[in-house]
Amino acid sequence: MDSILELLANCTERGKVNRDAPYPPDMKGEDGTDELTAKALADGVDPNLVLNEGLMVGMGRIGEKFSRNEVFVPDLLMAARAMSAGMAHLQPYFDSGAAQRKGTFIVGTVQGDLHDIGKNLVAMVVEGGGWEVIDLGVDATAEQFLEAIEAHPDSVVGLSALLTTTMVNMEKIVSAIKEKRPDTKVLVGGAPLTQDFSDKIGADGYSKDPQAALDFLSTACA
Ligand code: B1M
Repeated sequence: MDSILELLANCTERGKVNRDAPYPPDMKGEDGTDELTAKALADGVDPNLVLNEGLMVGMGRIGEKFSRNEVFVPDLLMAARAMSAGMAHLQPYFDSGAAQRKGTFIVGTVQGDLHDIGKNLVAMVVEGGGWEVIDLGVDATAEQFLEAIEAHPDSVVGLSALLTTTMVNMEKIVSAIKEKRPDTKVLVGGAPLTQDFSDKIGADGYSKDPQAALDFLSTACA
């Protein structure tokens, strides 16, 4: 029989939220991350194991499949919902310090830009990878990023831009962060971006998709 951690990983990957959820159709009537996380914790499984060897394993698998174009945005969204259902049970353990996050990721779509679908996916996968995510939303200014860094000094920052016209704002925000907080690592992403552009504006990294963003965070903060 599969261990409860493997069941949790599978439910997260497949986007199975709870027993009543009709999706995915082949898992109808089965427990989802909601029931399984509650059960694992009630059985005394360490909350860090529930996170690192259950929920995060499933998010990692779906993130890698998304990178390889084997699954698509809806699959990632369903996995993130399943992950969130499990995370709700873990929240008290984070609050008490019994479960640890890997770090803090401040993310936002840059000033002038209202596209947030890709940014939200990045936020979900990074959160699913065990990071606390502070989401500044869209149209985020350099001042907002600097305030958030002030409040979370060891954080990594992620900037998203979808418009060629807002890439210039991304450059300004990176400059402002590097001027005031030179030790803060900045990751950039979004459809019109390239590694060359990231290098040119002095960012620390460029990621083409959510899984690559998570990989960057793992190496940047190792
Ligand atoms: Co807009 N739009 N849009 N739009 N829109 C594009 C981007 C565009 C390419 C369409 C086109 O002309 N073919 C074009 C940009 C052209 C350019 O700049 N070269 C465009 C335009 C022009 C505009 C307006 C100016 C239109 C107008 O009003 N005349 C306007 C601008 C508004 C503004 O932002 N100020 C506008 C408005 C909108 C809507 C509001 C209607 C809506 C946004 C809704 C929302 O986001 N809540 C919208 C949409 C939906 C699109 C398209 C159709 C889809 C974008 C999207 O969500 N893709 C887009 C055309 C297209 O792509 N086919 C388009 C799916 C998403 C999962 O992908 O965001 O690339 P993406 O994210 C990826 C990666 O890029 C990466 O990971 C994600 C998952 O793989 N990634 C990161 C993203 N951020 C990352 C950060 C990271 C790492 C990876 O680290 C920090």
